[in-house]
Amino acid sequence: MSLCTTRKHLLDPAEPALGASGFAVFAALACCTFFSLPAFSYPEFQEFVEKHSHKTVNCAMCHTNENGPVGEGKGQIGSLSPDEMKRLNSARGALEAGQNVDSPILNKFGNEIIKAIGKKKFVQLKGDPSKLFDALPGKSDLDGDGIPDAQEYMDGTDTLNKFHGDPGKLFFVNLSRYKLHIVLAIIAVLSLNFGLLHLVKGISILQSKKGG
Ligand SMILES: [Ca+2]
Repeated sequence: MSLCTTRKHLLDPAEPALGASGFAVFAALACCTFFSLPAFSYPEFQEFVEKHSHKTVNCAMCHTNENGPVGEGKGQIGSLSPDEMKRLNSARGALEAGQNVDSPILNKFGNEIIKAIGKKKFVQLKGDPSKLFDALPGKSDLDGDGIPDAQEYMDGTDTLNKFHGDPGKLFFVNLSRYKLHIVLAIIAVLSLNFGLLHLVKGISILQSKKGG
């Protein structure tokens, strides 16, 4: 199963036209698989995020490979070693929350989702992907940028990149995080200005006394 579809394939106008049956086969191959083969597609999450955030997201939202797990590239099922296949199969069995999940086809966020809510709950949420926001741990912030993973999911931003987040939220997070530094800087500037003002005044007084 998967959170996404390989959109660049599905949306590529250069793709030859397919019949209904041909398209179904193509879509099954193109859609990301998550834990099970044959490929089960769960593009509802990606579609929800894009609609909600008005941003384009790809499979890298939750997968190792931005084109999803089907293929021969890094983090794709066709290239997995026997040890990685073991990890994949173990992750496929993580039906309940709280189990250790280390699937090689998922990135850290994808693994955290299944670890936090379990595969069974995740599959249930495909009917209403917005509920993943409430299901995820509210304080989890994998990239440490101050914006929780659940919020970044809703915002369509990268949960694993501290420089990628809603600009307004990042501004206020950093404002709060560095407020002491900001206050000290303001005090330093005001003190400097105050000192310079008195220095200028002192020089003026001296000059006027000399002139007198
Ligand atoms: Ca974050």
